[in-house]
Amino acid sequence: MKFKFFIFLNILFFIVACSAPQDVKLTLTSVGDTMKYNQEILQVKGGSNVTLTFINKAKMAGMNHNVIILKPKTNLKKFASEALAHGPNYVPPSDRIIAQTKMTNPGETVSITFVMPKEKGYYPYVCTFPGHASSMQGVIRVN
Ligand SMILES: [Cu+2]
Repeated sequence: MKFKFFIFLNILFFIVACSAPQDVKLTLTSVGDTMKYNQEILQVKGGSNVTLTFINKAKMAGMNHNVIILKPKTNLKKFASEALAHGPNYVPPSDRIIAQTKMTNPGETVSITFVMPKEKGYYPYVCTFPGHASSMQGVIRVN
């Protein structure tokens, strides 16, 4: 009898563990003094609590970077061009933004926490510092 109860508790714990939102830690860096992220594809389970740490590894003055995570199918070219008018952070007001870091200076590290939407898809992320968006981008695959 006790053993059955033990099994029951285990199954219950398993169900709770599977349905609870996952905590995910992601780290993204820039690459040297280039306008690139070190990873262009990240993978996250929908609904996860994501802590994203971004490390700006540049040494060159003026190599400022941010990470803006956007809804699937956002037109990055258009978004980046709208950003140009919103310095010094270069983040335009938009309902397409899911999460964003501040604009970092060379050598700076920032962390943000957000909930990834449950909808499956490819969520682009981009740096909106002027001139960076075309090469400094990637996608978070939500499955
Ligand atoms: Cu950048």
